Amino acid sequence: MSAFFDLLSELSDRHPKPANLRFQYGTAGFRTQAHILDSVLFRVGVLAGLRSKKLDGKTIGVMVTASHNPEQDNGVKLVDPRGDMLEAAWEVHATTFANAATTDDFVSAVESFVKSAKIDLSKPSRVVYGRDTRPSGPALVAALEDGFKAIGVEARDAGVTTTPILHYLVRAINTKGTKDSYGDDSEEGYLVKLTSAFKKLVAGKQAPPPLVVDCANGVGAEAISKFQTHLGNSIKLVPVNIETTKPGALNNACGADYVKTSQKLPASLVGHLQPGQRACSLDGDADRLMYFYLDERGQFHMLDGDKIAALVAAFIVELVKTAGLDGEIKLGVVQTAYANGASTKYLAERLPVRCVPTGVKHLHHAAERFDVGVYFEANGHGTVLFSQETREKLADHEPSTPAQSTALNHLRSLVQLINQTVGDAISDMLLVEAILTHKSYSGEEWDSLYVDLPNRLVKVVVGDRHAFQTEDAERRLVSPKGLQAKVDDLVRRYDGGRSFVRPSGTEDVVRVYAEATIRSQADELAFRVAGLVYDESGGDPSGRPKEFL
Ligand code: G16
Repeated sequence: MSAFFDLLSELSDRHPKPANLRFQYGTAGFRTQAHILDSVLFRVGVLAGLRSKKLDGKTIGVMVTASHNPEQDNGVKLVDPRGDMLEAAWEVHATTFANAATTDDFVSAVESFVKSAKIDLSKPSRVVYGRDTRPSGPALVAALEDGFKAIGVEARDAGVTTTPILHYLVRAINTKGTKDSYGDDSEEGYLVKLTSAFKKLVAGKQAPPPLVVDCANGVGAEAISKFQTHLGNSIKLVPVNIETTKPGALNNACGADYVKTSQKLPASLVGHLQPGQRACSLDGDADRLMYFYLDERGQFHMLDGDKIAALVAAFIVELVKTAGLDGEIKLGVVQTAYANGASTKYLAERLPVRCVPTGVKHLHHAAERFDVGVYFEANGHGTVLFSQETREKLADHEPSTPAQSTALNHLRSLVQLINQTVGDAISDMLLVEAILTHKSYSGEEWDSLYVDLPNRLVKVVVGDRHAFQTEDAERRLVSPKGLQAKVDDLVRRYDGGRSFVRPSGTEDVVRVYAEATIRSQADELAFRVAGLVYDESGGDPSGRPKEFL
């Protein structure tokens, strides 16, 4: 026992915590500037090892990424054995470990945690880990590996990979050889599983025109080229923004977050994308997806997570009905406050819809309550979950007509095509492509399912974003006191107005969302609410974004 703590102490000394900094395990793990994360990575390595021991040696995942954030940021998140996000109770332990001021404090935090959580240190410990293409990745992974060493983790390096592949691997490793086997526990296994399902779904249909894929100059570029090899001529992908080693290129004027926030084409496609041509953007770790196209007049149109949810939910409802399973399988949709009001209206007229706070873990858990739960954040992060019982029903159901049999086989293929561990931009992209192929929809036809209310998302840099606290699935502020009443007062003055304010869990900003019936009004409302937030934070007027003046 004492040898264990001696080694922990010795290795911890190599990864001192920077003074005067507070870390928090937020919406997507720890995420901040890469150069201050060394101690956090070491300690996450230790925590991952302990989590595995606590779960009797089940494999835990660790992903080193800052996803949509700028290249100089990095981050780390833990993945639980079923491939989903770390159990919420352990997020608190992660934060405690990360904030222990000295090695002695850290070692005693570990000691008391081991005791209170009744962790048997003699149990085996297994972790699979990966990273995105950020230049800070290798050094941070080295710190993580020291954490593994301190605990005696049997570690498997998945190398440079996408977040969804890492989640897939965790589930595949933990279900290997069981009746719930999720697939072969390798990147090749993942590629074969998804692309075979896609090919089955589109068999006999005419291949759609090529799809332009903006890879955000991130790890998705490597994955897309591997996918293309497996997809053959079932679909032609045209990857752009694939410069994974060019300094400063990651997520810069490209990628799903840029497209969603700025409501513009990725800069490199301006003047190159043809009217009517379908295109989509991945984000830095390929877990978000945003579609877009230019109309005849060259005007930009975005098909975001809400539009994906509408397309997917309607398709599955139709298949379930045709398969003769109507009434036996209940679908539901989960959204967040960012969902466009028009999408919520469209979906709620057809299905049960739930609203939860931002963050995959909230959506994922809410979606698990349905037989088939479709969840998408407007920012393009989402997936579809088929409950165990539904998967069994689909596997065992005896169709009574050829039409039922075809629909049933499509549903079975969807279960294989969709990465059910987490939102997966490439799996979602193939899902969308399969549906568009079945429906013979162009981007424009898909877009016409409903008309988005004009909306605007603004970031405000404040002194302390933690001063902003919310309730009602982040739709209302409880602090700072009195600010919500001012927001309500503004909102009332705009036709179809809706706005909310929430602190980001991944960036050091407060986010403001607004929508209204007219574009100029949505913009004005967003900037005026952002002005209120800025004033409340007592910032220096010279730092006020110029749109607010
Ligand atoms: C992460 C989370 C998403 C969330 C997004 C923005 O995405 O996984 O659920 O919507 O951050 O969160 P926030 O508004 O709190 O900053 P990603 O793609 O960056 O990992």
